Amino acid sequence: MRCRVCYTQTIPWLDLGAQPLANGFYTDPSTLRYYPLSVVRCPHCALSQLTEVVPPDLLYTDYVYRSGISQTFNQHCAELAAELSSLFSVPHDRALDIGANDGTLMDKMERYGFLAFGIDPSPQDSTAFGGLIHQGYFPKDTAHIRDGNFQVITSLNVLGHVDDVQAFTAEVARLLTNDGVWAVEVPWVRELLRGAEFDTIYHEHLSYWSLSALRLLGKAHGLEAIHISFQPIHGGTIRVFFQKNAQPVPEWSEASLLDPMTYDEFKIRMAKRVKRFWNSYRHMEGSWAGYGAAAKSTVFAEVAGLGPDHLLYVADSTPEKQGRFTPFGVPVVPPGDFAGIDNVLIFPWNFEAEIRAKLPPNVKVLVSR
Ligand code: DWN
Ligand code: ZN
Repeated sequence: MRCRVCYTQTIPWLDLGAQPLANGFYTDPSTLRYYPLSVVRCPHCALSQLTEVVPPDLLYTDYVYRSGISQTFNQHCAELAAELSSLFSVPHDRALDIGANDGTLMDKMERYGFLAFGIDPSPQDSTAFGGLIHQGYFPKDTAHIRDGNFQVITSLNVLGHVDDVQAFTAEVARLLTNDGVWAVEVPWVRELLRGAEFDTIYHEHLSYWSLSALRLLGKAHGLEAIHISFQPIHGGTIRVFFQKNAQPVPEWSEASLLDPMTYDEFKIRMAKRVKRFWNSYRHMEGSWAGYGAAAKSTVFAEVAGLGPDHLLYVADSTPEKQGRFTPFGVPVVPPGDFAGIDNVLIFPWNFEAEIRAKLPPNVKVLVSR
């Protein structure tokens, strides 16, 4: 297939076989569906991307992820809102959050004086903004904001979920004011490869971003990178601010992402990570539960071969996930006192500290990384 960003012929580099949808938490096992999960890479801009596109409605009609559950992410959004606020004089203008989910970032943008708007295919009504998030896909469903424009447009962990990134970016450029800023956050594929973060590869994530791919995409639509920073959230994220016809900041080196060895080394690290997990699991006596029914828990469990024989349940604070089963067949329950549990496996390693602080002192802890 050709690269979504630069149309170069891509190179296959990873095949995880048929996998269930990572957020396919179910009450009825007959609803479980498996789809091929194979990854190609672009030898020019280093964008890694899936060959299979699962219809978005299958992914997002019954979407149970809520970004506001994590205090770590709430704090991250507050810091981003403060940084964006410092770019503009007051009074601030309209800000659009694409992929607003439960309004976590909108809430912070409002506190910093922006007039917050949101769009999401499956808005979660858990915060004050739940009702103010337009239900729909960007850019397909933006008729209600066709004539508007925005001083700030944000897309955090969204671009990776989009098949037609060109149409997405063209609409961002159209809706942005001339001095406006598009703030993009995407997991950095360099960190995915370095950290063998194979459990972040699933059908929702159609692409895995290099900085060069992101900048090429922006440039194709008249948007230049005016600010780049590395953010530790979600396993290593790049934050880029784009502005129309601006003076770009210098490139970052990503030479390793064009070296085939990097991708071979990933597979070795992935196998070592799974082996390391089983070595630890087998040396820990007693009963087990999981914590954090994350999308990444599905991929980790499927690749490592974890199932109901290994975990009595997975605790998770997300009400929409409780009472369902993980795609690997383990019940999801509200976090309790872990009575009778000797060991807890933390799946979302990206929130290890926040989760460890919630565990009783008597349980032993293993992190899936
Ligand atoms: O791109 C995506 C990332 C940003 O978020 C989405 N496609 C889906 C989602 O991926 P994930 O499910 O792996 O994300 P998290 O945020 O790492 O998942 C953490 C899970 O742990 C959630 O289900 C919430 C839960 N949790 C909890 O129960 N108690 C998390 C924390 C911090 C807690 O204290
Ligand atoms: Zn490319």
